[in-house]
Amino acid sequence: MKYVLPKLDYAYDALEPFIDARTMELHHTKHHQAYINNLLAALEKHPKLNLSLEEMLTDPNLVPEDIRQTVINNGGGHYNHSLFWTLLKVNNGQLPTGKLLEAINRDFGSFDEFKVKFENAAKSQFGSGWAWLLVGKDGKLQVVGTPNQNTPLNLGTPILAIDVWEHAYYLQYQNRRPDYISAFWHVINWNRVEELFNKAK
Ligand code: MN3
Repeated sequence: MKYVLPKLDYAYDALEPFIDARTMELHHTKHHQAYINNLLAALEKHPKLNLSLEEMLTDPNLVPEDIRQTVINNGGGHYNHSLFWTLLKVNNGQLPTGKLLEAINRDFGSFDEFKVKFENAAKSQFGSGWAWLLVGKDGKLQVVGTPNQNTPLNLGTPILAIDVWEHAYYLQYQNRRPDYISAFWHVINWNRVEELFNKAK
C-alpha cells in the first residue's frame, strides 16, 4: 500500500503534560488512519492515476473531479498529520537558532512578533483547521491559516504546523483552544523545523 500510517518515533505519553497520551493515541490511530482509509478508497476508483500526494494537493485540478474533494480532505489529512507528528517533541524551552532565527527576525521583526502572528492564526481559525509557518515562493517566511485539512502547498513549503481541530485538544483542554496553543510552544521540535527550513531554501 502506498499510503500507510507512519510510526511515531516517540511514545504517546512523550508530550505530557502538554498533550496527553490518550489524545495522541486516538489522534494517530483513529483520526489519521481514517484519512488514509478514505484516501485509499477514493484512489481505488482511479487505479491509473499516477500522481504523488504532493502533486495532487498542490494542484487539485489534476485530480479527477469525482474524487477531488475527497483527496483534498483526506489526502490533506494524511499529508498534514504525517508532517505534524515529526514536529513534536518536548523542547524544555529551546528556541530556534541559526539561519531559521535570522529569517524569523528578518521577516517578522522578532521571535515574539512571529509568535503573536502564529498564535493569532491558530486562535482565529474558525472551526477546524491549521496554522502554518511556511517558506513562501519568494523565499520569505509567512504565517497562514487553512480551513479543514487544506494544505498550504500552493503557497510554499510548510515547516511548522499546529492542528487546531478539536480532536487535537478537546480531551485535555475542552473548549480552551488558547491554552492548547500556549502549551504547543513547549512541544515544538525546533531541530526538525530548522531541518525543513534548510531543505526548503
Ligand atoms: Mn488532526
